[in-house]
Amino acid sequence: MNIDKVVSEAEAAISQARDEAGLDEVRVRYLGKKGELTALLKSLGNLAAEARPAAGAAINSAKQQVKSLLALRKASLGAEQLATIVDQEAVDVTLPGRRPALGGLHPITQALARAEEIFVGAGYEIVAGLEVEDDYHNFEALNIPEHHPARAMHDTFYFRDGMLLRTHTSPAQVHVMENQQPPIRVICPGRVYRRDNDLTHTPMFHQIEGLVIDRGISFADLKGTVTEFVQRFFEKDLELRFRPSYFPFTEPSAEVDVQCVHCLGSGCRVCSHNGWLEIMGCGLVHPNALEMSGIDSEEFSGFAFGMGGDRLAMLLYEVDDLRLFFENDLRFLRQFN
Ligand code: 2NL
Repeated sequence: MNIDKVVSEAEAAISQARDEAGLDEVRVRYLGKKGELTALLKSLGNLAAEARPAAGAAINSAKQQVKSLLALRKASLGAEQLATIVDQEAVDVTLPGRRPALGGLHPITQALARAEEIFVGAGYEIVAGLEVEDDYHNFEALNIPEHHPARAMHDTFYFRDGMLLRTHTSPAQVHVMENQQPPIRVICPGRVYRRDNDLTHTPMFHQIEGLVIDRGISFADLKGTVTEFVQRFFEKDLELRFRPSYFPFTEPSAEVDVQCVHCLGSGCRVCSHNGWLEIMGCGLVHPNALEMSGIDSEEFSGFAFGMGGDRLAMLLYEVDDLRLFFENDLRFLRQFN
């Protein structure tokens, strides 16, 4: 028998073991009950008596050698595994951090907020009102009687119980007049609904309306307020034009044109090459509208105005297609963050 050969084979097997399981197989193969060195010890009896002590000592020393090689390899395998884990799980602390994704306000919401801020600065109160209203507050109280053509124009969404989706934010102001005596200064922004759906109309859109009632309010107050608002909103010294118009709830009534915010009046695609943009309707509150909500039209007068929030946002941000606001394409929306 060749002890040295067995030890060098064991040594080679130990250095080739890739993990603890492989190493244990090697241990069993050489030191186990049926292992090669164990078998050598068992075969000592076959030797001549005087040869046994030396052979026994040599086998035991070989066993010790293999044991210590196993222990050394086990330690280095552990260190290798740890190094691999540390390597794989390492965090590169120099990488830039990942920020949580933040949402942003919709451009229409931002445009409405911008308008609200201007009026709040002038002492107005914001009243959102309700989107579901009754016929009285949406029409009757605004001097729009049952068979008035303005009702057909509004293409109203009705519920089965006689309620409806407000077609303008005016009913919010009617509630204010019913519940509060002048002076009244309110701004009513919000969603309104009409059965309309084409290139330039969506069934839900936005309005912002204003109402001021006090003693001695005149058309001059309305002109001054609207002019100041438009110049602050667009941050430009724009000319305004008040054209006579008609609304059942105001008398006199006017439509307001503003010099094109894009070309400043020289004519471009935005203003259809006429230099002006229509941005709101307004007027002095009709005495019937005041009286129906419990305000004495002999003592008080007021002005009101209404604008499209979607149109304001289009002009402010120079968006040329209304539908972009409602498609919620993140590539579009992210530009307003
Ligand atoms: C437009 C025109 C307007 C009003 C809205 C109003 C409200 C009350 C009484 C009287 Cl409670 N008037 N609102 C007045 C004139 C015009 O809106 O073209 N809006 C987009």
